[in-house]
Amino acid sequence: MASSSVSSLLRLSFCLFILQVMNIGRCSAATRIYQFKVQTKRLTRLCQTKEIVTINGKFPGLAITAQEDDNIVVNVINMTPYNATIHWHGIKQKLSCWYDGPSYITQCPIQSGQRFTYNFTVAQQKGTFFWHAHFSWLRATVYGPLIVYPKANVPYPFKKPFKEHTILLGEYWLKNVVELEKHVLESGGPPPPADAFTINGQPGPNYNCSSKDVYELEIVPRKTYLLRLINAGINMESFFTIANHRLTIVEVDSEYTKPFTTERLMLVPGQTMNLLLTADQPIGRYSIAMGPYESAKNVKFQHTSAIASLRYFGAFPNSVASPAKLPVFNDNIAVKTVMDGLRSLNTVDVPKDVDAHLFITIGINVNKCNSEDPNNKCQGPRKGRLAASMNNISFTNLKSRFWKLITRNWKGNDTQAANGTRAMVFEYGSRIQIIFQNTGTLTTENHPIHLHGHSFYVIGYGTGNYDQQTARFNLEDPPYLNTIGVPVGGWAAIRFVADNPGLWLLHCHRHPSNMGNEHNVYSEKWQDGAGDSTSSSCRSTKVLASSKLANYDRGRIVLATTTERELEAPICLLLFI
Ligand SMILES: *[C@@H]1O[C@H](CO)[C@@H](O)[C@H](O)[C@H]1NC(C)=O
Ligand SMILES: *[C@@H]1O[C@H](CO)[C@@H](O)[C@H](O)[C@H]1NC(C)=O
Ligand SMILES: *[C@@H]1O[C@H](CO)[C@@H](O)[C@H](O)[C@H]1NC(C)=O
Ligand SMILES: *[C@@H]1O[C@H](CO)[C@@H](O)[C@H](O)[C@H]1NC(C)=O
Ligand SMILES: *[C@@H]1O[C@H](CO)[C@@H](O)[C@H](O)[C@H]1NC(C)=O
Ligand SMILES: *[C@@H]1O[C@H](CO)[C@@H](O)[C@H](O)[C@H]1NC(C)=O
Ligand SMILES: [Cu+2]
Repeated sequence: MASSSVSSLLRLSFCLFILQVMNIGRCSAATRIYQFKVQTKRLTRLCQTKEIVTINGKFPGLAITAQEDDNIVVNVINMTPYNATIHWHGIKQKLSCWYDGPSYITQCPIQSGQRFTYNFTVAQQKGTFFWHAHFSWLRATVYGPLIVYPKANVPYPFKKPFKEHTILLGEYWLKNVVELEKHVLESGGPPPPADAFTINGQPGPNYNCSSKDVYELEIVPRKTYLLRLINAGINMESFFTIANHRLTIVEVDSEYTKPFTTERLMLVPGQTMNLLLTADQPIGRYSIAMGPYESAKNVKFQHTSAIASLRYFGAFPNSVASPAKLPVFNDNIAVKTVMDGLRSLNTVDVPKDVDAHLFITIGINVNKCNSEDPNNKCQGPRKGRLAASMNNISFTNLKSRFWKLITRNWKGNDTQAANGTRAMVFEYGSRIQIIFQNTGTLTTENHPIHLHGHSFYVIGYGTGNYDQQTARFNLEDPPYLNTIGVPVGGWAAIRFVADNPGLWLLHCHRHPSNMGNEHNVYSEKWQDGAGDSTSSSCRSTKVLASSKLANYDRGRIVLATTTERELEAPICLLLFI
């Protein structure tokens, strides 16, 4: 023991020596090892105690911290009765897609009692990320920050903040979320609103029994803080504001942006933002507020805002907090104002030419429901079943078909969804443009679309239908994101290079939305299409990763067997669900 710590001390000082002499960032990347025990914990919120699923009994979860280029190893053991996986949101997983986390897509769920080791490198990435469960609705409580610092001696492109704090926005349900998801899928109806919004796990005084369940952030007058803001919510896009203070956005989705100062902002689920906050107000207490942004019409949602407290050192403990003023829930202009302000810090290398132009419609509609049990199974509008889709392909579900297509100008009520799971294969290095077009007969709505394994430039967006003639693109300094809230009733254009071989999910970062009961779909598909003798419901990660990642088309799978090494060959595959 003693000798090994002496030798590591020696190595450390040698390292520092080299560092000083050569003025290089650091000696070598470190490995950060974490133990994640998926376990239940009894938690009391809103006057009710229930068991929630957590990592290591913490809610919200512990922060993983690392430095750019470090290796992260997370040993997971699942002590709950539920299936679980963890997704490392925003981490590109260069050549390690099998550690990306979506259950039944890149890995089988980690079943009760099982272990799984994630092992990936945060290659050339830094900033605010987060981790969350990627099975059923477990991510309602299974989430935490993942923070990657720049290499030593690499400064932020802004004045070094005095300190930093992480703020996780969440949604909390009193019911068991796995049961809840099951019920929603069966019913064909919309998901029930959360019972509370939370800021770092606390709902705050607007909710019953919650006057003590308030997150408090203490700050020193005149100092500037870095706030790492993460929307870990399940379904709601959320406004955020702090009374009397201005917030300067300096990073979005772990990429630096030109500083943009605003009083309120909106984060879609899956988005992260770094903000600078200066304690430039009179010593006192100020409210921090999170509330709903709901762009769809006739949707039930939680209206009560979560409140946390910003307290200056020296403020009286019982001083009354200045109230924070959130935009009204459907303030599309407030959303657009922030979106317009997001620019990459520098001029960026947006692909000027495009190899693949994709047009993807996204929306929600109502399917006919032929169930003999309409009271329980046809709870969508007009006694139908809610359905979401991308390009008329709705992610299938064994028990229920529930998400479906809507097309741009379609006005009928009863077009049926096609079932399927669609994938597109791209050559390595392909420059891809995707136009996401929001459609809707039921309603139009802002949709948070998240791409795994890549970031993309958001080169344009607007309301109404995308029109090539009038659309204006920013090819100079567009923001580089991994999650884009496609404007309500509008479109967004993204460009990126397919430079990360693997199987990647493109989906709405809401549940259940397109992320239905993946389990059934996958087990069915693998058996269907593969035509192989193993009828096990889920293949192991490595097998999936090494099977040339299957070629899906409308429910059929063609398995092209290859070796894992060949995966590194120039193939980049995106899975649309
Ligand atoms: C993680 O992966 C690296 C590279 O593949 C390997 O060298 C290392 O042994 C792995 N670590 C663990 C704990 O599996
Ligand atoms: C608080 O409880 C009352 C009575 O049960 C209920 O009507 C009200 O909606 C609750 N308020 C919130 C914010 O949950
Ligand atoms: C979807 O289906 C509708 C009607 O069935 C059709 O008019 C439309 O072109 C399709 N859209 C796409 C993107 O395939
Ligand atoms: C989609 O799949 C579900 C479940 O297998 C099935 O009930 C439904 O009829 C299918 N719909 C279409 C249009 O094929
Ligand atoms: C759609 O359904 C609603 C309610 O049943 C009905 O009022 C409306 O006329 C229908 N629209 C079309 C285009 O069929
Ligand atoms: C958990 O995953 C296994 C393997 O895919 C599957 O057989 C089982 O049905 C799943 N359990 C639940 C509750 O989803
Ligand atoms: Cu995510």
